[in-house]
Amino acid sequence: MTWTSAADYEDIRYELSGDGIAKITIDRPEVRNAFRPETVIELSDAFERAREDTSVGAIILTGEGDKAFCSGGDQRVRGESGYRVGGNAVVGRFHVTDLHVQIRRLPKPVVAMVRGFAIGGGHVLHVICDLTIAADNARFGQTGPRVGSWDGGFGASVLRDLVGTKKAKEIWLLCRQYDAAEALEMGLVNAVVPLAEVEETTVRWCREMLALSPFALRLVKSSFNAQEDGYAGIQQLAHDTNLLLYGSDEAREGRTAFLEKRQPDFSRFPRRP
Ligand code: S0N
Repeated sequence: MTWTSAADYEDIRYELSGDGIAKITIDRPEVRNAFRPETVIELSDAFERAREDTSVGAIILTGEGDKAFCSGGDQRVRGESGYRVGGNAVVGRFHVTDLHVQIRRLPKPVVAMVRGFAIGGGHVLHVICDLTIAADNARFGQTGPRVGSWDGGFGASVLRDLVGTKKAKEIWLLCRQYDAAEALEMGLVNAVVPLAEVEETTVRWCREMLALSPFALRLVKSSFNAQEDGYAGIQQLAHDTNLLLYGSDEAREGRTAFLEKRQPDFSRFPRRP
């Protein structure tokens, strides 16, 4: 598989397949692809780039190398009130909060390609992605209570949707690690393949989606998120359907009548049963 670099970043890579796939790679293998604030800012920029690029229909999120997808927040720059940009900002925050929402609301499928560890905040990242393809060397787990943190946001609620309440609590309360076969068994990932085949498989899954209606995929994603995300999820789904309405003769009649300063005539449009 040949990828073409399409943007310059320090902590990540942004590459395109040329046939509709963007691949975003956390490129900090020396710390098992842990993210620092700058990494998250770059990830957010790359996801926005992929969203705006109308030639992109599916996005892969992965980590550099075979050892880790991502090991979560970089503990070396964790401060008293979140993570500090540059490692020395006085006031910290959780940059990853907005990234989680961004991935959930991005109207294109995001596929996590997991080699090695998906741990802590790195585990949450794959949980949030729409699909996960795991290499057979993948290992999954939360570490929060071991390092004095936790993610009660999507990292708990979406995880519970995937594996059920008891299992989600076990994952958080015991901080164990689970291998790829266990992850598949509990519904945490979609497929497990040999390490050497994980990219080929992930690309094949993306291409299967690229052959489908992009708008239908958009609605599938927003429909699944609607309940979980409450009013914000319903808003996304509602605005997506409004996009469709705008393209109809019926909606055009309303707009045109306003611009022509006349009463709209909707009489030719069916009142659908
Ligand atoms: C990933 C693990 C299991 C890999 O073990 P392995 O293969 O034995 O390698 P190590 O020798 O342990 O690691 C190699 C080098 O990488 C460094 N390193 C690894 N992980 C991190 C990290 N997260 N931060 C900084 N450095 C890391 C090691 O120190 C080592 O370096 P050298 O060679 O110099 O010694 C294993 O490494 C492991 O368990 N890592 C820690 C996992 C962890 O606890 N992560 C943090 C968990 N918390 C979060 O992620 C919170 C983030 C988050 O998403 C969040 C969500 C909601 C609200 C807030 C937040 C938030 O941002 O806090």
